[in-house]
Amino acid sequence: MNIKTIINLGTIFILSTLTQISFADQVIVGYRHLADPGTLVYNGRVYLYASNDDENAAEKNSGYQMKSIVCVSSSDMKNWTDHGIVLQAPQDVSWAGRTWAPSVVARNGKVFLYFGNGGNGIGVASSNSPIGPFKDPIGKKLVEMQTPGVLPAPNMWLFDPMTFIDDDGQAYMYFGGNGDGNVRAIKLNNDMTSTDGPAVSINAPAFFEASWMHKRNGIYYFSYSTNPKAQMRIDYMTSKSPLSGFSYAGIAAAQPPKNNNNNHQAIFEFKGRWYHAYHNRSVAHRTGIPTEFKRNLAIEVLDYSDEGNIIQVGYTSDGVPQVEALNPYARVEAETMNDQQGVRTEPCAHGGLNVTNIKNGDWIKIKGVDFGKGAKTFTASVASIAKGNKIELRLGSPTGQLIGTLQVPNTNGAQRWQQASCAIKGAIGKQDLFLAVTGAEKPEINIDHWKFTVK
Ligand code: FUB
Repeated sequence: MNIKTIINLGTIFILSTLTQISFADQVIVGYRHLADPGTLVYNGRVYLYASNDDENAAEKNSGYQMKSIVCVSSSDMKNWTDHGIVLQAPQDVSWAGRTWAPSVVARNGKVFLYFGNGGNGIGVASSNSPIGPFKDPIGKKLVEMQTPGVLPAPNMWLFDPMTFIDDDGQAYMYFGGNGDGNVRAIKLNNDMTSTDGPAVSINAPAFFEASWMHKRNGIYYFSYSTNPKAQMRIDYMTSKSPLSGFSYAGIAAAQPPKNNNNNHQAIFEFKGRWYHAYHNRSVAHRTGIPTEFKRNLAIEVLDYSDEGNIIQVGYTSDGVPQVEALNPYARVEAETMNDQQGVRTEPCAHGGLNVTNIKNGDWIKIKGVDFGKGAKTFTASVASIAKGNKIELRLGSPTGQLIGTLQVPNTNGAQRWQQASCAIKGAIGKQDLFLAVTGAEKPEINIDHWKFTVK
């Protein structure tokens, strides 16, 4: 963020739709513009929470307008499920005008989401579920400029909270921006919605924003985005203590390609491997729109040397390996995908989201689907107000081997859902599955969920 964008808090709201273009698969949920990932590993899935850049206008100097947080999740690191908006200001948090750069932790059977009210204070919201809805339990800022220990700090950006629960149960929140001496850390009480004592200062060379804490083998790693003079890299410091004794340890990740602007990381462990989630601007570059306020999520593997140093993250076009196959014999939400062309999602009358706006020639890719010895039937919950649309089920590519064709009935309503089935032939072993839509140009078809069966 730069000072101009903090000050520039206008009200333009543009919902961007990214159709007709698919992306290399280090991009997550490429049909949404999302940024500033925060992560939660919960019940075998990793959840990414993000600033909703679809609420920003693309035009120069229009500023970061985000007033909602979007959540996506995965159990295999390749197929991501879109859970949509999980927190909105002011509906869920009446005092806030912005919701930037979330951080999320689970404790005491609840999930807590922390966010920046732009650069002007930090809020908390809680939910019984990682996919929300999140609501403000305290009715005010959790941390403000008047919170003891926050000031003095020259031109403090009071934002980018990162909440971390240590092995002994003590919770800490790291935050701040805009100056080497502007990192702050504060203890949180067990309720996770109140602070314990004053904030303490940590010094970080070239500190700009994006505080992040993780712990590995007893070492605390504090990572952050450096300032523009230091290329907005992700640098890190280490210590044997969560609040003091940090020394500079190097570069965790260079400025990503196709970014050239603010950078924001989340470092986390999932199913035995470490990852670096971040944002870049590759979707906006490829769609040819102004890039500054239109970021997208991406992810890479993060490794350590034998000495415990972070090995600088390498940026790839393929992202991370799939950690387990997708089971097609259990219900799969249609908004679970690895890639797509022409797809959007919307709230579904039956709960959660459905995929919408799928027209002739559009497709959804689901990576690494394990059909085992073979599927015989495909069933999907669909809605359409047209006749003559089909979903072709293909392997390997949108035009690959055809294993079945689902005729989509006219259900007389875009939210009137019906189950439709078709026979399947040739779906054996592990495959990349494509749901390719053919038929009438309009109106579009909607899909809520789908499943294969062996009979
Ligand atoms: O998304 C708005 C701001 O941009 C975040 O708070 C910063 O970390 C930077 O990514």
